[in-house]
Order: sequence, then structure tokens, then C-alpha cells
Amino acid sequence: MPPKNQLKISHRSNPVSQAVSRLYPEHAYQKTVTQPGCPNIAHFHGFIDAVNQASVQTYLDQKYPGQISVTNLTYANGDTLIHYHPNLETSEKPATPKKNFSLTLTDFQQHLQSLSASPTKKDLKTLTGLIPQLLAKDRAAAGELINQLKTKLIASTPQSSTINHQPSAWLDLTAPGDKPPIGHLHPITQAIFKIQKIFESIGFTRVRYPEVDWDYYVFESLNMPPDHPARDEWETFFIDTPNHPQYGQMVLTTHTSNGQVREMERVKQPPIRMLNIAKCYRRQEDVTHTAMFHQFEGLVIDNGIGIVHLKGTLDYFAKAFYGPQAQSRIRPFMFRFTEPSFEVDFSCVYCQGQGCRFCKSGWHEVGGAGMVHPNVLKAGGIDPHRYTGFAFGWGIERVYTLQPGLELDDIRPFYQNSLHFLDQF
Ligand code: FA5
Repeated sequence: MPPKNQLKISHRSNPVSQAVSRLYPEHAYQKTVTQPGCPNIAHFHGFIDAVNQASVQTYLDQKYPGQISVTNLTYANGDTLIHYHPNLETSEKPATPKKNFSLTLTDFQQHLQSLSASPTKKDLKTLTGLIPQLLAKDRAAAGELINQLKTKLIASTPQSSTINHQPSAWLDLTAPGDKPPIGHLHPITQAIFKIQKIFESIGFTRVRYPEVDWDYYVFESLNMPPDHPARDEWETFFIDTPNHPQYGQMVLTTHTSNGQVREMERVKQPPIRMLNIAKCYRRQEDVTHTAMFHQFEGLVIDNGIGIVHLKGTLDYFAKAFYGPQAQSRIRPFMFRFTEPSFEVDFSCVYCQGQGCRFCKSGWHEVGGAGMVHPNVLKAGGIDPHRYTGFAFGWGIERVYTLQPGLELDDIRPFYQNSLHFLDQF
């Protein structure tokens, strides 16, 4: 038996040679013969019996199910010829049908003329499908005819039906437009408008006074002479400019009370019902304090104004801003520009003054108030023997954050410019 490395696999795809080589390696494969009209033959050295033929068939059935049949064995010169044939209907690819150039250009033109006066897209498709049946030399002319037809079709189609309805090119002039992202007023601006409306409804007039002002209006005219220790309460930013001979240093306003004497000077003769809303500045920063914040200041001066009017105004505002169940409370305090002076509290919107996790005591302090000090009236040119008045000044951030549903325990995010925070208002 020739050694295995002498085997000539001349037809590697011959499945029978693969089968015999695997099953009976001692039978060296020689060649595969294919004769017209005859089954294929695999030619091996040595004797292969009928039993071996059956196992070759079993092997082939497993590997190529139903595709190859071993037909018989014959013997020549001590070798075995294995006859087999592939089952063409399953193992061979169907032959590519021969091209049928059965259409002449004249046939094509006749077909074209038979179409109706207004051809459709379907007609175009049918004509394009006929091109493979034309001889190569006629195809360009046929293509040209199809293009002419296409141009005619586009020209005759009404404009509206030429709209491409693919989602990317979708257009409906009657559909509502995409909404551009629209911003909204800053929550503190919203609060300012709400506060202004409430006070305007009871006769107050909103005014504006400088947010960078002279020491005189911020402190001195308010009964706080230079070097008075009460000024320390207002941790003040000073502007580095020459002092005014009469009004002293320039400061960032620490409170809206700077509007009190300015309003008296403007109006001269009571009655006065002022609402001064402005930015204020103090050298402070923690969860309830920012270096820039807002206050609103009320000032009422007239004949016979007393604490009862102050209390009524506080109550009116509390109910208008927080709801009918809200109440106000005044506690004795000390301001140099009011006498007597009070701290003002509003009842907690969650527990209505009972005390809860949010308020602890049932009340929230919002600012100060009091009866206008006679020295301040004098500074404003108003006779304190004839007129009396009250004033109050509260932080807008403070008043705003006490609204039900907010439970904001830090006012600093109002001024950190994060839309994630501001978009919620
Ligand atoms: C005053 O500023 C007085 N001018 C109020 C006043 C007016 C009393 C008229 C009498 C008559 P006070 O310093 O307490 O008072 O401030 C009032 C409110 O402003 C505070 O209760 C708080 O709500 C707010 N406020 C003060 N400082 C800050 C700050 N740094 N950040 C945020 N809010 C502040």
C-alpha cells in the first residue's frame, strides 16, 4: 500500500474520496473520473466490499443528507471503483436561465405608445422592467424614451402630490410650529410682581430709590449717627469714592429703608403710602443670607396712623400672599428708626402656628416694622407732632420661600444661575 503522503487528491471536493479516506485510510485514493452520461467514479487501491460501500453511503447521508448516492462497486486490477452520482435537484445550483432578448426597439416603442395619455409611475416601472429583454444596442434609446416619459409625468403631477412625505422632509404649513424654548421670569421677579400687586390694591405706590446711596439716607437720616454701634447690624459694603460734604460716604444700600426719607422729601406733604422694592447688599452668606438680596419696604404717614393700621396691613398681606388661614404676629424689637419697633412673623403655612418640622415654633420671622421715629420724620421735613406713620421692611427671598409647597431651606440657589433649579418655578 503506498504511503499516505503519496495520495493525490486531485479533486478535493469529491465527497466519496473524503468518505473513503476517513473511513478506510488504508485504501489510498487515486482519482475521480467523470464521464459524460456516466455516474462519477472514485478510484481506490485495494478491495472495498459491499459492507464498506454501505458505510460510505451512511457517512455521505450524514454529511450531505440526500445529496449523493453511491450506486455500485466494480473492481479492476485489484482496485475498487466506487460509482456514485450527485442528486442534482438538491445539490446543484439551478442553472442561470439564458437571457431572452425577445424584444425589439420597435416593440418597446409600440408598448410605450399604447400607454394612456397620462402615464403613471406604474407604467414607468413596467417599461423599465422591459429593458433587459432588449438587445444591448437598443437599451440606451429605450432609456431615453423612459426619461422623456418621466419628465412628462413630473410636469403633469399637481404640486401638492410632489411633496415628499418622508418624515425628514415632512411639511404641513397648517400644522402648529415647534415651540422654541421659552424662558420665564426669575422666581424673585415673580414674587416682586405679586407683592407689588397686593400693596397696590390697598393704595400703595411702588417707587424706586438708589441701590447705591449716600450714608445719610441709609443710616444717618434714620437716626443712626456716624459711629453709632447700631450700624454694625448692617454689614455694609462701602464704595471707594470721595465723601459727599453733606451726605457722607457712598454705600451699597443695606436695606430699603434708605427710601423713607427720600420719599418724605419727594412727597413733602403726607399722606404717604410708599412701597420701595430694591436690591440690598450685605457682607453675609449662609443658607438664609446672600450678599445680594431683595427687600420691600412699606411706609405710611398720615394723620392718626397707629399700630393698629400696621397690624391690619401685615394681616392683609399675609392672607393675600399665603392664603386666608395665614396670620401675622409682631414682637417687640429695637430699630433706631422706629419707635416702638417690632419683629414681624407669619404663621407657618404647614402647621398654622402649631409648630412643625419646617418652622419649629409655628412662626417664621420675615423682617422688621415699627412706628416711624420722630427724628426720621423730622429728617424728612415732616412735623412729628402733626403726623405719625408706620414702616416695615422684609426680605423677598424669605417671604417667597415660606410659601406652601416650596419648603426651601436654602436661598442661595436663587442666585447660582442653575436652570435645573430655576426651571422649577
Ligand atoms: C431691616 O433691614 C430693616 N430695615 C427693616 C425695617 C424696616 C424695620 C422698616 C423697621 C422699619 P433686618 O436687618 O432685620 O431689618 O432685615 C429685614 C429682613 O431682610 C430680614 O428679616 C431678612 O428677611 C432679610 N434679610 C436681611 N439680610 C439678608 C440677607 N443677607 N440675605 C437675605 N435676606 C436678608
